[in-house]
Amino acid sequence: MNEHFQPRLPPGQQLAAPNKWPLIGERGPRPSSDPWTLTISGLVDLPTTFSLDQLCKLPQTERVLDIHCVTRWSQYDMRFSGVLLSDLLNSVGVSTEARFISFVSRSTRNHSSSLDLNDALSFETLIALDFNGQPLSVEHGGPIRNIVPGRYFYKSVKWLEAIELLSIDRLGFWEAESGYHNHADPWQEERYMAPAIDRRLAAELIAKRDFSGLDLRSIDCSLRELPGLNARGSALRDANFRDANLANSDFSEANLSNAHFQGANLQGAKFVGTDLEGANMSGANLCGADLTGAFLTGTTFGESGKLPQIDSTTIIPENILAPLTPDQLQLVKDLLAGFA
Ligand SMILES: Nc1nc2c(c(=O)[nH]1)N[C@H]1C(S)=C(S)[C@@H](COP(=O)(O)O)O[C@H]1N2
Ligand SMILES: [Mo]
Repeated sequence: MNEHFQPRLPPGQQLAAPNKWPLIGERGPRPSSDPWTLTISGLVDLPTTFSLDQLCKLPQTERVLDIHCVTRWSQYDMRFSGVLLSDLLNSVGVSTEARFISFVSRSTRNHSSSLDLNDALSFETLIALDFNGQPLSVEHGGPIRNIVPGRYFYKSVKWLEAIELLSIDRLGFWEAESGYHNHADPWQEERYMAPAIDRRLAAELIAKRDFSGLDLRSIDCSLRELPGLNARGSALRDANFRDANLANSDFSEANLSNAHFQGANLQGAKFVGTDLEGANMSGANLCGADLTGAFLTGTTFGESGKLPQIDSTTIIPENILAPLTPDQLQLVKDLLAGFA
């Protein structure tokens, strides 16, 4: 295939504003007064702990690469430098039984993520210390984070303090808690693993119209009649509500990350305090809907010429719009201006 025709933006992604690097997930490491170190253990010949200073003195490699978050924003030309994972692994000696590699964060929730060892090496994973020539900021994972090119960004763990070589894979935090796909290839759109619930249970819950507080990731409600659905506090990542009737439904405080609302009837629906990161509302009817306090990183309101319907009773406060990509921000502002 002619390389020239390979698009730069993976499917379903939007380009963030120039120089913008959104903050996603945990905002800081587990509080500790211990100095920063990186320990490599598990199936290695010589388990080793590197001090931050030792890492800084090893040969540094610079990589300029594109990052792709599962919540549908991408950013180009991110300039990181640090130590190549392969250099560190060579120095400790990897056992032949090692097949997986787990990256563990200094995190209150024991955050980690793992990769197939061959993938981690072939991507030239970087143990990054610097961004744009400056030490990585704390909220972006400083002083030590891994950067895994060629996978969704959740594989790049902030506040890295341990690397373990394993013979059997160990699912990471997002992969276990949120059903994020363990392979995470943005070019294949590997965002989520198979749904957590079976069809019969889904049908029962749909009949009852009560999803409140339940984890129903990836549930398929497309074309369903669900007016007045109670989905307060539900976990509905990747749920499919395409063309469904959800008039006057209550999604307050729900996790709707990457949910699909294209063409849905959302008249009078409540989205107060919801996570709408990566969600898609293009062509939906938002008359009377309330989005107060919603999180909109990577949210799509309109695509392929399909705009949502809004009216003077739609509540989309100005103060939630900043995380949108420039195109989506403009689109929403134009829509709102029609009713100013
Ligand atoms: N320790 C830790 N690492 C993490 C996360 C997290 O919540 N905790 N979130 C992941 C996700 S989903 C993304 S998109 C990136 C976000 O990194 P950023 O906040 O620097 O953009 O970090 C990844 N690494
Ligand atoms: Mo992410």
